[in-house]
Amino acid sequence: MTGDARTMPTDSTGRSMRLTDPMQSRSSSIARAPVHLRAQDIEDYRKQGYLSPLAAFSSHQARAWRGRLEQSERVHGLRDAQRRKMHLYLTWVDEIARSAAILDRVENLIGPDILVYHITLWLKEPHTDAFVSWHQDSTYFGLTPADHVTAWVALSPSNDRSGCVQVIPGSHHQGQLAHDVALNPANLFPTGHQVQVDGTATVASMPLAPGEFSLHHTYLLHHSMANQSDDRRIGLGISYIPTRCRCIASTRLSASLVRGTDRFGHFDLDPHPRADHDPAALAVHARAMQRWGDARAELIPMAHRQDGSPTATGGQAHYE
Ligand SMILES: O=C(O)CCC(=O)C(=O)O
Repeated sequence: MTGDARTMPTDSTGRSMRLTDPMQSRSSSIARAPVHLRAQDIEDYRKQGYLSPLAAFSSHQARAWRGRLEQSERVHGLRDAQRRKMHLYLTWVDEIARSAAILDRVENLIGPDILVYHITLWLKEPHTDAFVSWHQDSTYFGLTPADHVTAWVALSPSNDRSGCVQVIPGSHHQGQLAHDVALNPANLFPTGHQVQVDGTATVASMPLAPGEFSLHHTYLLHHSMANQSDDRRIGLGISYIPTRCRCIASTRLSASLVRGTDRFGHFDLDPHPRADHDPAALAVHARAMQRWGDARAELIPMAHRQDGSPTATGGQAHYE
């Protein structure tokens, strides 16, 4: 698999399919055909730890969502905590997270009962030095089993010039790796945790056009570099987990059931927002972020605990 290979939606027989427009699929009474991954895609994901690019939404749709984001930024600012778990107070982010075009593929990787655990808006302004250090998403998610997959959805062009996500193919097979800490105000990864990556490692870019998305495994090493383009680089990182996963923090977290049934009850289930910035939805968001902060305060020392260095090491998931 390379970043060049376009992975178009196909049905279970491998035929190419029309892109799914979630606005349409919500309102239409016509049954929607699922957009499954091909067996080869699933095999590639198992081997390489990522899939990219995957077609999901039209560029027109992505532009419309970007417009809504930028409208919210103009009116409300959207800094820090407001850039996380945005599906709890923005209906269009909730819609993306619940879209069949993404969930059909995620289901092929983690099964039919799916929660959104977290969402981050990854935004780099044009010609700025913002970057993301090499890391594994598993490091502070505290999930057992570590079956989490991230969908990164592009709302603007994400490519080598604008600082798209880059990965080390196959690195997820190493399990949880040691991270050290190097605080840098330009690092969008706020804890500054990083893995020292050997300069000879093979690195693959995941360029995406607006409306496309990538999938990466929670143990996959990834990072991104500065945005040297004239446009903003905007993406939503959506963390999906199967309902069987639980968080090892004592703080009880909430999560959003986006497909199937929750037979485990490891999380309180979040409601849908009724309208963007609706006061009830903002209260739900504030509560969820409070709990998220409390859980992370527990999880960060746990990640540091083992062998005295900042974070665990070894070939196994240390949260297991
Ligand atoms: O958007 C980026 O540059 C980094 C994204 C990332 O680290 C993630 O989605 O896990």
